[in-house]
Amino acid sequence: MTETTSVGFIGLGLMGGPMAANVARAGFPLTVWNRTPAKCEPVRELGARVATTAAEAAAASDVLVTMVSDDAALEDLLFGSAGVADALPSGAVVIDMSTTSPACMESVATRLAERDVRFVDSPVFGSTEPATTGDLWAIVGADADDLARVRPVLDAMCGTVFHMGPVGAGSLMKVCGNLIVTGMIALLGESLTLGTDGGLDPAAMLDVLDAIDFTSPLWKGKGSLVVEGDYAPRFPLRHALKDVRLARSVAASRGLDLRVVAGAEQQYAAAAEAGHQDDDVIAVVHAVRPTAS
Ligand code: NA7
Repeated sequence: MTETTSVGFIGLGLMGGPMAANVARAGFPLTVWNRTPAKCEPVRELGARVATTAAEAAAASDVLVTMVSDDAALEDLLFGSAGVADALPSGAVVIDMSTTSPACMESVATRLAERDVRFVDSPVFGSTEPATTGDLWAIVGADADDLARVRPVLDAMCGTVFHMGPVGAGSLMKVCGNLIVTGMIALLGESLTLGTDGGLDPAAMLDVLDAIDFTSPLWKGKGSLVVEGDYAPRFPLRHALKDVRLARSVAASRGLDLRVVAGAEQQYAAAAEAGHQDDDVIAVVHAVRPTAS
């Protein structure tokens, strides 16, 4: 698979837009489609063809990348009235880079295989900044041969590729990572609110968090946004709420109870209910003081 491989890209949201731009910049012939057409304009300017239907983008693809919201959006896109799965050429490969459930990944792979289409499960870690610079971390579940086929396309968007196992393993690792990240961000919101309520300077708090052995780039990365009052979405809070619910339901299907994440879910749900669903995930801080919004 080379730069002459035709790539389709569906789902040009906050993440998919810059990711598709990097595929175009890498020189792949690219056809894109997005439900809200205006989001296709920046990649059109980079030379991508904008399809008028999702099926048209699929029909033009050796490799089709999907980057949509969740299981329901992916299943609707592939197997609903848009007709994407039926439009894909025999022998094509679909890479789903959305955050979806392992069960959805396995079922999509089976249904695509019936149409002689291969499937690579590849959610990503990293938000809009590494999406823009092409430095995302791809977490792949796929046959090794399928991964090798699509690797040049992944490399156009990602700085690192981890191969976790067969289809579903990428999604499971993403769920496991996300429950830590979303839990950390919810805890950061609680910690900053408690500290500042007691008179601490939040910037000084972040210096401490950055120096002790629980160091993570998340503390300053997200904490400084609270200090600056900047809640513009890099990773929208509604996706964090989806992720904690996904982690709990995947765990529940195995008879496991993620009680710490259940607490984080309550905070994200309260922040979303207060109107912060489209703000950055760190807007969870607003939920700690129940009367605030
Ligand atoms: P966004 O910015 O909310 O983008 C979501 C994209 O998914 C956007 O292009 C949507 O189209 C598209 N979408 C959602 N539902 C559908 C359906 N039913 N059919 C077709 N297209 C759809 O999310 P991000 O880019 O931040 O994140 C994407 C994924 O990565 C998500 O799983 C995160 O958890 C991680 P729209 O523009 O709204 O018309």
